[in-house]
Amino acid sequence: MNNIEKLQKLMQKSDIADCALITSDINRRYFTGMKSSAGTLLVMKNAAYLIIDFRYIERARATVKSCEVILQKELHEQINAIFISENVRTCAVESDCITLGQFGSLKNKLGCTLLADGKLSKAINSLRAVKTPEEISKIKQAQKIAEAGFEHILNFIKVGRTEKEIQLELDYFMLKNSAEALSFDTIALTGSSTSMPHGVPGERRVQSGDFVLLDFGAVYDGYHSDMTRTVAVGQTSDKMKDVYDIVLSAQKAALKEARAGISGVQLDKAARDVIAQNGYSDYFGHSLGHGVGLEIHEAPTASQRSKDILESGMVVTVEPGIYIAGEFGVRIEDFVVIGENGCDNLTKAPKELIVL
Ligand SMILES: [Mn+2]
Repeated sequence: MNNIEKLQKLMQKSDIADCALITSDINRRYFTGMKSSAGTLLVMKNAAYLIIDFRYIERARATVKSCEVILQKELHEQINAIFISENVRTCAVESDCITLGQFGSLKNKLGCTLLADGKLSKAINSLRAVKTPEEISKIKQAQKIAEAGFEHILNFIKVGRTEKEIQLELDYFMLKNSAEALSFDTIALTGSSTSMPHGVPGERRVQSGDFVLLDFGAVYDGYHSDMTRTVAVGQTSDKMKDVYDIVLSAQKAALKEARAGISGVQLDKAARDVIAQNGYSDYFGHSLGHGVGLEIHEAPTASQRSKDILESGMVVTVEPGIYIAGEFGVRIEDFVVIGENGCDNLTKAPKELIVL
């Protein structure tokens, strides 16, 4: 079953709408398999159309087989004509992605009842959360690039290098080694800056006795990877080593629990309990993990407030951390594919403390 057929199946058994109007770049790519910066996908219970402009039409006709491809002329007239021929009375939009301006304009121009109740976005997010084997193999490829980058950067990090130099070297390496893009702005932090979970690399130079925290990923054919490692340069304090070991045990505890049927809350708790037992509960102020796929952050969520239950085929990060303001921080992040009886860890890089 292709992704459009999966959505159609959901539309047939629930009350999403007669038609799903998909305009976001990511979701359009998910359903058609083709990257573009414009285009409108209409999915009905038993039919689907991609209306796309001249810039993309040749490639769309050659590659998109899951729906009928139509050259865009007068978009709204074309949509309305399809609505009449397919007997569409209600049309759902992606409430997660569409702007109020776009919604207002569609409401004026389309001859049907527009729905922005969140049901369509919820359905799409739940489909995207469970990866196919093809998607997993792209994610694995993205992770391979990131791990080659990690190996490379370990030889580059030394006393005197700035955070920015480390960031740029890692980015350049991944892009040169077939990353389509970076998963996000690479985080490369040193010394006391590592206490800021999403700090921005600056001019600080590596000093002996520092932790260096690297959070980064590569994109391959649309799919992202995400990993974090904290490494030491020179002699570290006992406290740094202790904290590193606590984060590592917390991460391992969560990895042991990761399997289909466990909730996002339980997965988070497995790591959070270890950190709390060691007296650092106030120093782990973010959630344990998130889904990864066509976007760097997508469903499901593993956090204290998560409503998600993990399913086979979901890809989720496991990234506990301890951050002591003014001193240092440690985060260790792997990401895994959830299976029925456990998980397949996609991150192969070593996790025992590396001292450079
Ligand atoms: Mn992450």
